[in-house]
Amino acid sequence: MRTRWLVALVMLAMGVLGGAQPAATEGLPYRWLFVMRTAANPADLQRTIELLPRAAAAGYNGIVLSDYRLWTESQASPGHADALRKLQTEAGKQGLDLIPCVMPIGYSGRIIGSDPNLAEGLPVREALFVARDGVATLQPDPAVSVPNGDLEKVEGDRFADWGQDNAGKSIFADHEVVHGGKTAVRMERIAEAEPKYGHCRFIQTIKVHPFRQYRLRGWVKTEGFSSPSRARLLVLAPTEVERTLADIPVTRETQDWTLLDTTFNTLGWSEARLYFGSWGGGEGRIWWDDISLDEVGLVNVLRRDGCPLTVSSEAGAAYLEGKDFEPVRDPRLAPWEKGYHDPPVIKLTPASRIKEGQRLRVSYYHPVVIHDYSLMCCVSEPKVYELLAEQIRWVNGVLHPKHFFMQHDEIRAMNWDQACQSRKLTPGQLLADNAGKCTEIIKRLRPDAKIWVWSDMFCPQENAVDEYYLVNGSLQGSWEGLTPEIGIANWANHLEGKNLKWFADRGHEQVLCGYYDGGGYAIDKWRAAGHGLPGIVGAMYTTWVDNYRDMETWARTAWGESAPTAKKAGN
Ligand SMILES: [Ca+2]
Repeated sequence: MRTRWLVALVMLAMGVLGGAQPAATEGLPYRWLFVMRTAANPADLQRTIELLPRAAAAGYNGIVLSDYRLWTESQASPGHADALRKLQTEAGKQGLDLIPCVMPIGYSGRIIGSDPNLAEGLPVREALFVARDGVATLQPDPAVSVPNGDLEKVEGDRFADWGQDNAGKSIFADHEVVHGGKTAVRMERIAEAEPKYGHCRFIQTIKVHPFRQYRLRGWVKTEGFSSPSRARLLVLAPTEVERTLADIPVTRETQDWTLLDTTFNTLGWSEARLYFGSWGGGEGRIWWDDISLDEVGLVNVLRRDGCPLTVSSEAGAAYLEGKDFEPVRDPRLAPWEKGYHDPPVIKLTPASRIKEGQRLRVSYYHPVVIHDYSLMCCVSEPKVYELLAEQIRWVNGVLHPKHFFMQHDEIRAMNWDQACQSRKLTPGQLLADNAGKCTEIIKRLRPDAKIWVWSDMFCPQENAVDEYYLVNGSLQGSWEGLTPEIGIANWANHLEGKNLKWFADRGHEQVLCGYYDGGGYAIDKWRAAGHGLPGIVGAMYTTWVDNYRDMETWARTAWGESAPTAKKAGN
């Protein structure tokens, strides 16, 4: 078996801190601080207000607020509007603009929280259901098993049917600590066995049926395991570019046997790569046992016009919802939850034409969470735009900001459901259309406001590419949806300035979003790389982990000591 280990699942930014170049001194009109906190939480609000004088003293003049609860008026918590106004007033006293993040496209949890059926739907095609005793339930087609999933077949420390790293060095058969049977696998001394990457993994390629929903399970136990989030149970598509179909991280350094349990869609693939183990594991021990894969049906079934459910005979005769079977709903529909839950069954009506024992073919759509939080909405559903318009109305009513910051970012599932497919567009065209609609919503209300958007989904050197996660088709051309007056929040630190020209040539202004929590390409080098290009108008200290320790040092490097400190508002 040809085994292609995943080079690095969890890529850590390992770059060095900034070099000793002289600080850039030319002025930057936009000197921003990124804050990912909700004003609806009084403690977070207070901590943010306390950050403002520091920000002003260091020369910042804007706070970009990514407040995950900043959504529509009908969903707002009591006091949220007042808290936002208070933050804006306090920021204003320090000469700082408050710039709200809006349009959650990519991490679309707010949209889907308002209506779970607006999640992008992945297709299940012709799953086999069999009618018995008035209900039709899924029958695996064909049944899938994981050879030696219970890890009982082992010689020494080498397990049958699996490809594995470092047998006898970091991987051991454990006959004392087991979840089931007489053997489990124990991983320890991982860094010792593999100092470079800390890899310690099992892999097996499994035959699956394309476009079906599967449940992936495995049991894990940890004891002082120092990097649990780098240990995962996952399924990848058999592709060169990484396409994660399912992915469940371990969460605790020490825990007794715990079930990892999720569902996924095989999409167009008839085989899948099943992995478990650690990517970058450190100290401590971790055990695994009882890895399994089962076909399931109707978990989180989506119900909207753009995600039709069909039930037919094996010969193709269609049965009707409401006539042959009761309306199908998943009462536990929760697209944001990765865990498995028992799905609904198809209940036959008393007058149903479906006979006892009959085999049926059932097609439907369900959502997917990629990695831990990435949950995409369907860009082709009109209701998405009604909700986004509601968000802009509310945010504008509360803050009347000078800038709106659109959150299009890491869009990892697109163009699968009928709402998208029927438009016969590429993902790039769908996204361009979406960006145009989002811009239009803001402009309609606020033609005077400046609109910004994250760079990654609109740049061919970043994520606007042919193969990106579970996006169905090419994202190239997405950039056509951005008119030149849209500003770009360029966060391609890893490209070391190589994509600055791309956006400059298209007429966009850019803010360089640097820092990223202690590593990465230095902001002074980044600015130097953009020297001579038009429209490099700002820099933003961007932390994803709420770390403001380096904001002063970074500011001095980004805009130099001579940047004017924000003045207190005189009136
Ligand atoms: Ca076992």
